[in-house]
Amino acid sequence: MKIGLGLYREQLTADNFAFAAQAGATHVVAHLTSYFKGADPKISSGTQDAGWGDCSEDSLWTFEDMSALVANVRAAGLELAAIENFSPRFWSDILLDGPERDRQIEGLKQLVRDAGRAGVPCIGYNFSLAGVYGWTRGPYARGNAHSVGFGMEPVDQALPLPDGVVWNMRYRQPIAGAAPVSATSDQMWDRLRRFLLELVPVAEAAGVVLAAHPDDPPAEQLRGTARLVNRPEKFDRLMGIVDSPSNGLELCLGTLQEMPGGDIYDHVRRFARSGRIGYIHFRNVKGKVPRYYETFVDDGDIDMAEIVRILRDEDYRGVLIPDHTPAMACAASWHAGKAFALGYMKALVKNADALGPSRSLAAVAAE
Ligand SMILES: [Mn+2]
Repeated sequence: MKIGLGLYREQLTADNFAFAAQAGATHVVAHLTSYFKGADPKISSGTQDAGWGDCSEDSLWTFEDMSALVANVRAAGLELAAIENFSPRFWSDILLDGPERDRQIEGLKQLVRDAGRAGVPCIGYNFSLAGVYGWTRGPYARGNAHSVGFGMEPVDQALPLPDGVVWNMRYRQPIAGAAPVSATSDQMWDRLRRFLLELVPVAEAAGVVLAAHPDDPPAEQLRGTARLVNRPEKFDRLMGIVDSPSNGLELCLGTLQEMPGGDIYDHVRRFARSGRIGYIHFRNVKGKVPRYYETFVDDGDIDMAEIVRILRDEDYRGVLIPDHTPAMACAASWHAGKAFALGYMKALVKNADALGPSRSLAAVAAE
């Protein structure tokens, strides 16, 4: 098990690479889409209704872009574990089944080939129209630390998704008179299936793992669009579409715990045993849909030590990153939150063998 830190585009600096290394991380997960022009709306003020920004000028990341990223991370003594999320501009019509779909698929194939050549081992993605939407921010976490919640305060979950917007970002100008976006669950699964059938073989040849993030929040529907992976079993459905090590999971423990149904420890063991985990979002939460909030890593409903025991038992060799954390009350609230999470993770992983036997192993062995 390895420890990494996720960094947004504006955070991919020598200072932040040094911060990651100092906190004990050996890996970086990089976002290349500029979602919010430098400010994380989950920890700063700003409203999600205004959208996260405009990506309509984004052009496909090139081999040179990704090679430079890999080299910069290596120069800091770290390794690039993954790039997280495509720019909505690259695949809006794959998500929407729009007129540019086939051209966009060819673009993503080129991006994946170039990523493999550049030494990017994994690309995380989230096959979602509404994206991360419907949350509020408040003093929900320990000590009134500001964190993100769902169902904590009223939010219009049916707010229409305007034409030209997916994933909270504008990818082109709206067409006058266009209806708001809508999509059923069957439509979304069909679009995902076609995406995987075309892209996974390319990823496999390129030595890249495509890692699917579940729907955060895992509601049934948001903004008039169905959610896809909003139950643990739907990860199995996704993996079943193409049986390949390149059809992998971006296993978000927080999102998994927010879902109704099942025991997270059994699910994590099954996914780890499948060998299909690209990397793990190691975060904690209290509650489930329709009401939950994000917590400090040691303070939620998930027993994180038990997760590490399970990953140890199943010989998981991949990367854990903190995902998001509550903001701490100091001048460097983002960094302090991440440093706390990284220290906790480092202690668990370093002492994995001393954590003793897993509580849930006996139940699995008896099957
Ligand atoms: Mn996540």
